[in-house]
Amino acid sequence: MTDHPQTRVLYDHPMSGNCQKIHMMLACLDLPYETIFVDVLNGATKERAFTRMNPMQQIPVLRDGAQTICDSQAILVYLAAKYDPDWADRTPIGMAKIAEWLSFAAKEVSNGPQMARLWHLTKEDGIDIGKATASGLKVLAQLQAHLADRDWLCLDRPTIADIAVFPYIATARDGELPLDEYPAVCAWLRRIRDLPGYRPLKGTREMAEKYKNSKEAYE
Ligand SMILES: N[C@@H](CCC(=O)N[C@@H](CS)C(=O)NCC(=O)O)C(=O)O
Repeated sequence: MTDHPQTRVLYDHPMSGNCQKIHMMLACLDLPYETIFVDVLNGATKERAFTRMNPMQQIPVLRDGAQTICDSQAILVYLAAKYDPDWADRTPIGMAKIAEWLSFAAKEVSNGPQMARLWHLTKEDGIDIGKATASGLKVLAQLQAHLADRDWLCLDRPTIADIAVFPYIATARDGELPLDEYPAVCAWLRRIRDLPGYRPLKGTREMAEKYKNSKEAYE
């Protein structure tokens, strides 16, 4: 894999919500970047060159000049700290509140809405759709209760916490979760869509089939 010492490169798949977090953050920060397509549905993250870059064998990975950062939550932390700390926070309690939601994105949102979407779009082996659906419903109920009396997940302004949780909640219907039954969650999604960095995430069963059955990159 080549080095890009002066450039910013996102290793990406157009259907990935974890990559969408980084597209949104880079757009909110108005930072230019390139993308490299990673054929994750056909095992490209398991290849030796990719594994050397990210031993976790997952996208997204961001190369920013000489730095390589893996994991969507870690990339959000890095981008905010480096380019606009208002997207995170400098106070101990503010940092802790953001970390709570980054952990929620990495575990609860991933095990629930992300896995339900992946199963319904790709029927990937190894996903227990019953468990993913139950976890997804619990996540939506928790968010509905939390957002009933606030606009943002924490700190009274949009932060990397909102960006980290957003993509797999916004696409909950792909996982056949009843998003419309959670009005406070839908209102929060609309507020995020109004941010300057918003971009919709692609994802249909047909598209998943296409990416699985061909080596094509972006259409
Ligand atoms: N905790 C990681 C999870 C990333 C993740 O699940 N990436 C998926 C694509 S959205 C992936 O690369 N899957 C390939 C694999 O796990 O083998 C993050 O937040 O970046």
